[in-house]
Amino acid sequence: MADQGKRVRFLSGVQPSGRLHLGNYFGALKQHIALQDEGEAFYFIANYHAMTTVQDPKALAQATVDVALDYLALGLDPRKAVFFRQSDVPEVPELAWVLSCVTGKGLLDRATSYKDKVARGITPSMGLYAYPVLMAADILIYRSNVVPVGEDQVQHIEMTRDMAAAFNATYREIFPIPAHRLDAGAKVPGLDGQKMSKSYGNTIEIFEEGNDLRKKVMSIVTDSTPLEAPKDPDKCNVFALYRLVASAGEVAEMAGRYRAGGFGYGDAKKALLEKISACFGPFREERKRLAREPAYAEGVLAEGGARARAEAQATMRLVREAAGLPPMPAAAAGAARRG
Ligand code: AQP
Repeated sequence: MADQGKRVRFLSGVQPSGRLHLGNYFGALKQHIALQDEGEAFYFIANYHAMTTVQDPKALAQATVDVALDYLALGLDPRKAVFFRQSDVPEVPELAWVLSCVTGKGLLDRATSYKDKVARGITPSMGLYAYPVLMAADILIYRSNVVPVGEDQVQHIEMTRDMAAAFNATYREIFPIPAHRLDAGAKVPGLDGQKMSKSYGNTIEIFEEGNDLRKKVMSIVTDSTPLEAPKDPDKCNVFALYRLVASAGEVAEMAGRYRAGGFGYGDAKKALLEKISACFGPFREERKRLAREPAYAEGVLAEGGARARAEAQATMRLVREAAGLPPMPAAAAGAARRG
């Protein structure tokens, strides 16, 4: 719970593990941007986390820039939200170590995201296994109250709550127990009907356009119900995506056409394509403009990183003291403050 009279602190991150997609937008970014007016917002680009799957240094650096441009083009306002790179706050992996010492291994053994990723062929490194501990450190180091995410991250936030409680019980009460927050698009299906995911190759990217976008939309998997037959909109991937980009009236109208029959999936896909372009088209020019001025995004991230790091250092002073570790040497702390 937030202290009385204190503003709620929101914290969330997105991995630069590829180009951001509609799942990332409707599950996470959309609410991140809306919440920057509702409390203190801290949003970061999770480049340490992305190292669990991206080990090409150029690809990681480029994806980090791309995530920054996506957020800024979509409306993140650096005057309202602290926006930064995870790696600009090296106190986070320090806290991850401290938390891992009060976390039972059994907790991590239950992580379904780890099991899914390994089942899909991702190397089961220690980093992938310990991913939820690093995520808990990200959340707790800013003493965050609410974590706006998609459904796939809810288990990790429950684990974060356990880790915060374990630390507080072992040492002293430093961490608020955070809660997750889901939006309407908490589980966006991909082209194949599985969760839309960068690593599953089933995404529609937020800033995809033209023929690439058209080909993707037309390739969404549907069943083989003939054109004339009535169809159940709630079982259709095309309709699930249409719901996110169309108005309530348009959604109701489309549902009626599905149920009436004589309306094919091809028509539904064309309508979806138009709506995706209408939804993201206005942001495309802004993203292109921002991409021509890389110094702007870099400046935003550098400033955000300094603000986030100052918060993290204040928490780590308490954590070190509580755990019986000496304060960070003055030279290192001073260098961080100057940086
Ligand atoms: N399909 C989705 N529906 C709703 N929300 C989603 N999110 C991701 N996919 C969907 C939410 O987006 C935020 C950022 O996710 P992330 O990039 O940090 O990690 P992720 O959840 O693992 O996303 P991906 O695309 O599946 O990445 P990879 O393939 O690299 O692991 C989170 O809030 C997430 O819930």
